[in-house]
Amino acid sequence: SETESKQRGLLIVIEGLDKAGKSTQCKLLTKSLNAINIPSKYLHFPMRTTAVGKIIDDYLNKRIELHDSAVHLLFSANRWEYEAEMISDMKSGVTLVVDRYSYSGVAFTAAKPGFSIDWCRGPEIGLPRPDLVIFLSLSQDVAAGRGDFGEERYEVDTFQKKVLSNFKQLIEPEWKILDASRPIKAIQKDIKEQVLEVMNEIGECVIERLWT
Ligand code: Z5A
Ligand code: MG
Repeated sequence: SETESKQRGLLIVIEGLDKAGKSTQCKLLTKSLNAINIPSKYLHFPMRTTAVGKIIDDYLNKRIELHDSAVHLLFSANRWEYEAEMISDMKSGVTLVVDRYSYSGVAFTAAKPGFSIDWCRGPEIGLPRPDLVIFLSLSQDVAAGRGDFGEERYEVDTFQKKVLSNFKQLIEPEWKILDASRPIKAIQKDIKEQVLEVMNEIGECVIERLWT
């Protein structure tokens, strides 16, 4: 039937530390996929415009204080509130280009004292599993050259180092690690190549779930 033969959209996630160029690359990718008639949508977590996202934004900008466990669950809830839409988009053939996902969720909270990677994974279990994860790798020196940290919580050198070591524990063999110190166009070329490759492999495969 028509639905069976239609290729589903992919879930593409771009991860990396602060200033690695995630937003820049996600937006370029979304644009260039749409330009070649691959319907695509840009998603950015945290999605600060929802009710949950507004609390996260208040927290990141230090307007409110929250229990670390509560914050973790809110970041996760912020993804769950998009789950149904993500699934229906993918089923209707829309490829999602996602700027940060559960991996950021785990890596950041687990950088706080008393939080294990295992506990942090819990609320993420069952979310749609990405078809491709691209990790933009950037040394702290080069990142520093892209401007000072902002005023947000977590934008602190020592904290980012812990986050990086957590990301390293989350990396799976099929992740693509790209050197993000290169020019924007060169990185984009690599990303697009990876995406088109995965697109050929996935076909009509079912959407898998995270960490099950
Ligand atoms: N967080 C969490 O704790 N739990 C969660 O579940 C999630 C997130 C999802 C906000 O995230 C915070 O939330 C974040 C993690 C935590 N805390 N920290 N740190 P966010 O995604 O909203 O953070 P952001 O501030 O928007 O993104 P970013 O990481 O700072 O930046 P980026 O998106 O990777 O980089 P960019 O904006 O594309 O580029 C940065 C600058 O570099 C910009 O001026 C570009 O023009 C320039 N740039 C980009 N690429 C290049 C290259 N190749 N060469 C030279 N210059 C470049
Ligand atoms: Mg960004």
